[in-house]
Amino acid sequence: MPIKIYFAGSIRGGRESADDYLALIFNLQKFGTVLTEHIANDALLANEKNLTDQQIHDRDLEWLKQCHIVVAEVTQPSLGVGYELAYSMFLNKPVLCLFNTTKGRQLSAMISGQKYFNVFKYQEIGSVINELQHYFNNFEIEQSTHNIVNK
Ligand code: 6IA
Repeated sequence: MPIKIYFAGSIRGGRESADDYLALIFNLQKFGTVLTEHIANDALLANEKNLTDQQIHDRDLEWLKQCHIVVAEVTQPSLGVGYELAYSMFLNKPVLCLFNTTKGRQLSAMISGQKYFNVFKYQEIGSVINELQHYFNNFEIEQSTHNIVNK
């Protein structure tokens, strides 16, 4: 069974990092199934216009519950991503946060100050790829339970 990855990135918070989301999702797909591919894809996001906000919220929370690992790009501040991070901790999901230090932003202390969130700071996507390899090497799916476990 492939690892199910919930990728979180800003939507209504602003789309300035959308190119990074695309590169990250492309690379995350080497490690498992990304449940939230639409985050980087404006065409797929356009389909979401047929859904109410409540339908989007409920569907995304269902995916969050189903996923094994959460990866969030947190450079562009987003209320939705902050909410998803807190909810992930509540669900005991492993969380990796990625923060681009070249964009002139400061990460919220509520994220950088919470040890539960593994924050990786990067300057270019290439270094994130190595970090993803390193991070995902720590985990495997237990075949009997389908749960994610530390190796
Ligand atoms: O507050 P934000 O919109 O920036 O929150 C972004 C986060 O919330 C993402 O990580 C998503 O998982 C989730 N999210 C928020 N809005 C949506 C959405 N449609 N579709 C899927 N996930 C969402 C937004 C409306 C669309 C017509 C542009």
